[in-house]
Amino acid sequence: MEILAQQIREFLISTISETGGHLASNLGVVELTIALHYCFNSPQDKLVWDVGHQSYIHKILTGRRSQFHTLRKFGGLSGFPKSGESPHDIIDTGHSSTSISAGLGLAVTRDLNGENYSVISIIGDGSMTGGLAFEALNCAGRADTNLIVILNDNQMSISENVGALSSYLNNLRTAPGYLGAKADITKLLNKVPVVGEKAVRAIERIKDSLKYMVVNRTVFDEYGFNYIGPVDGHNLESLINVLKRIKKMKGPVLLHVYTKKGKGYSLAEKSPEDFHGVGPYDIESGEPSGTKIWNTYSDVFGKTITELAGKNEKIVAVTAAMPSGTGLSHFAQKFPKRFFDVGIAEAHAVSFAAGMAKNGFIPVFAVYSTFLQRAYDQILHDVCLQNLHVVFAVDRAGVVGGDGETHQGLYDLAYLSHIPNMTIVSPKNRTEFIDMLNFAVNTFNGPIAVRYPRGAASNKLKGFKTPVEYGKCEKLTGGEKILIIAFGEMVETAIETAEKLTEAGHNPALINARFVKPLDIDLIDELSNYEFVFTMENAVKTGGLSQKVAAEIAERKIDTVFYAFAFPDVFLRQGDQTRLLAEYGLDAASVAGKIMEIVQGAQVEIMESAE
Ligand SMILES: Cc1ncc(C[n+]2csc(CCOP(=O)(O)OP(=O)(O)O)c2C)c(N)n1
Repeated sequence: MEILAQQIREFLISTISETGGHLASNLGVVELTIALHYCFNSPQDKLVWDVGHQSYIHKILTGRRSQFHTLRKFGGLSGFPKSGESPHDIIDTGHSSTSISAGLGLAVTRDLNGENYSVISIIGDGSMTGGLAFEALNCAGRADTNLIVILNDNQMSISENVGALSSYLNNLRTAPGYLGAKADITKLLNKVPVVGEKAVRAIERIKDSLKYMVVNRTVFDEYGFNYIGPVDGHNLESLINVLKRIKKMKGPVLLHVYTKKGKGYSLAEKSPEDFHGVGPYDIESGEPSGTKIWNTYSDVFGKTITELAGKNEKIVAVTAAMPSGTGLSHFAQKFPKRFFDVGIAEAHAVSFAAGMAKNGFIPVFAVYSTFLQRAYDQILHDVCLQNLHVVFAVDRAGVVGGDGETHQGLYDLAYLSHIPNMTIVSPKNRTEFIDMLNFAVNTFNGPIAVRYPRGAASNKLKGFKTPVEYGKCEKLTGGEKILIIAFGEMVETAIETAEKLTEAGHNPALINARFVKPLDIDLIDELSNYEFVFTMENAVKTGGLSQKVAAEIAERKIDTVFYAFAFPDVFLRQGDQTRLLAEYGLDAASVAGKIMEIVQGAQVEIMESAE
């Protein structure tokens, strides 16, 4: 098994250097995953991975090694557990802190079915900072069911883990008396011949009382779990010994395992954050081997918000465990007292921001579109209801790429745009983004979401720079018969589309909506001037700009042909961003083609009815 562990590490380091993926987290759980598969019988016993980004070894050990070259690619192996991919992937995941709840659901219904197998939820210390995990502990501790929770403690979330729990786990790990006592107990346990359940239970009791004497009871014991640990998660022998033992234990058990993120690849051990999620890299140097994207929207956000905070001391920044991903690292260094990493706790982040806004501060919560889903009620109930000035910097909105279904940022417009008091803007390029952030922080006063995509902040369309004004769109080009309305990065695609239409003899007008909410009243007035109106958005059609425009057309009985270019009611799988947009007809060539088809179709209809 040790040889296998070595081989798996080499395989991961070399394969991910080509495909990209979650390297450091997986290197940290090689021995743990081998031990789990050795001691338990998957898929009869259920392994439930939290987040699921660390499930690569599990995938290798369950027959998917040969597909790893397709990892995160269109049609390829998912980087997260997918029940459609293998019966060994029990629960589909991608967002954190769900594994104990899901595991408990499996366990209690197993009992109702009268079945007998183990359920093991494997959760990281980062994911344990999510409130959902504690809601689940609260229920599981008293549920009178067998559930094993493995806490994989590497002291890291994506960045260094934060908060009281993290310090607490650190104390548990390092309490010298406790560790000493644990070593003695292990020796004792190894010496005592196993003479049936009674003896085992007696030993557990001694262990419990010793634990109590040395570190008092752990917080997990108070929740009703039997806390075991800490155990070295890279020592196969210890892991196997303890897993075999807890497999037989009754009730909820929490095994605390400590591991090193990035284990076995010195560069990743040194900078686990840089190797959490990586693109292709050079193994020797660790440097990205593809072209590095500079000036992403996240970079521009970080730089701009830091500058704005330099001029306004009421600006505070909040992240839910994503300081570097959202571009806030620089802010954190420059204004440590005004920077708050709350852990993987999006719902808390929003209510926390509401409190800060109530006290006259301007909280800017930088968060990926997909993770803000977690905080819908807090946005509505704690922020919008009181019309508080909270700025939501909604990063990775639209198609995100390799992370797939669980991470696509396609739903934010749908879940934000119907909440009273909420304003939503989206920039077409870098300059407009900076203007919008400035507007959101300094001019506007209320809840506002600035929505921007993953990747490089566009430097194109610099000629169009109408000042950002509340609820006002930007008219880009005049035209006749055809009107195209787009916003965000789709404006660039709309311009390309217009060029293709112009080549084909049409003269389309173009509008950058800028505000998805509220829709510009002038824009609505414009609609009746065109025979054809088209909207384009990098989001699901439901609840976005398309439906708002369609509703205006219907309610005002405007006589125009309308068609929306947006994503249908789907969970969009993984793949390259450009490819996925093309797949759903949202690239310039497809849009232009469809517009010409609609326009020509309508003309044929008119001619036929005239005949
Ligand atoms: C709700 C939610 N917010 C944010 C993330 C982004 N995210 C993915 S992994 C991760 C860190 C998880 O840390 P931990 O559970 O300790 O696992 P490790 O990678 O350290 O093994 C974060 C913040 C997420 N997946 N889900």
